[in-house]
Amino acid sequence: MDQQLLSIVDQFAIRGTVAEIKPLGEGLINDTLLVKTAEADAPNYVLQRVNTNVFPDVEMLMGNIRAVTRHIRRKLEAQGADDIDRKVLTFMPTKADPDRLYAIVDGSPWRMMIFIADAVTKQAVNPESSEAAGEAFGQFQAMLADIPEQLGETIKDFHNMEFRLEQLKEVIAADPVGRVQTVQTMIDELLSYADEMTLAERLGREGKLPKRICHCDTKVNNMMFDKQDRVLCVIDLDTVMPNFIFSDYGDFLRTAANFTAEDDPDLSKVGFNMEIFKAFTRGYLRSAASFLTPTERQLLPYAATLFPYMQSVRFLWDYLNGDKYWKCKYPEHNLDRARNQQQLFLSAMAHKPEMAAFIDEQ
Ligand code: GN1
Ligand code: MG
Repeated sequence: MDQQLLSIVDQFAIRGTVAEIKPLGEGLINDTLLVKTAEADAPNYVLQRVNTNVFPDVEMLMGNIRAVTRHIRRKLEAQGADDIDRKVLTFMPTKADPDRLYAIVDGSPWRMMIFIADAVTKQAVNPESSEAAGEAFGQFQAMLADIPEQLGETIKDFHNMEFRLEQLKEVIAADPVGRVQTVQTMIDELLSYADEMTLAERLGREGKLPKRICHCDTKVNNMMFDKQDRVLCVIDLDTVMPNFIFSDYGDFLRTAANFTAEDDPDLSKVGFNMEIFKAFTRGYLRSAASFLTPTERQLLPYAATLFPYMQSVRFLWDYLNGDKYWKCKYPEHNLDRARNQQQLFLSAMAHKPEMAAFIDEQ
């Protein structure tokens, strides 16, 4: 077994003895490994190196995660829930300091958490699992509505549409790789919606829209299901931070309600799936109704259009900047992604009245 990995594992106060360490999952941001233990009654663990290029402030990041997981665990205990280790992530303390949930080894931060047994992740959803996901993400926000700690922004201005547009405008002005001219029509089209799409930031400044604790990466694959297709828990907590609730609602629909993958170059396949929208919204409203303000509720269709728009702006920014943020499999990959998301945005815009009518009926 890799001695270096073993010595990293040895920093943590875990149960059992290590039998095997192997790579896990397809995450693009952090390095993730599975640590299997020899004993049947000891859990297996996930070992992860945090990518400090994306998450520079590990102390803040792990402080957020500690506060969130502790708060959810207490709620579950108060509800008398069973099987709690499969319903909320458990991060392991270090041996040196039981209050610390990460160890720095050779300059890199590492952390360990209990591996959730007998669970699956999904890359795509059907209406049934969308409804369950909507309820689970609404529940996640609801449980965190009264968290006493002040959480930090692990990625500054992550879902700030004004900021994302500024970034795009800066790269257009600098044009570092000479790609601007080739996509001028697309730029004009996207920028023509800039005012409409920065509504949330304006309402926030006017005090009409609160920030709440959100997950901020509510993709289908950031949720674990049990064998009966019930949601167990929400994972990948690095981006949990205060934001407008639109983040979780809109970003889930961006991936789940697209008829195809976010990088499908065949735009005829892209479109906003109202069946998934309805199922997800039904589930979400069931658990989020308790805390949503009328403004938040009324703007859910806007949120469904905002996230494909923001993602199109972000992919186009990276394309014009020479593909530095997202890994690309071929030279125009980011441009295909940006076009795909723009198409999804337009399709969602066309469905806005139907979305609003559906929300009114709930
Ligand atoms: C990134 O790493 P992943 O795939 O979970 C990005 C999201 C984007 C997504 C688009 C920290 O998420 O915001 O929506 O790519 N995460 C970060 O595929 O930038
Ligand atoms: Mg992920």
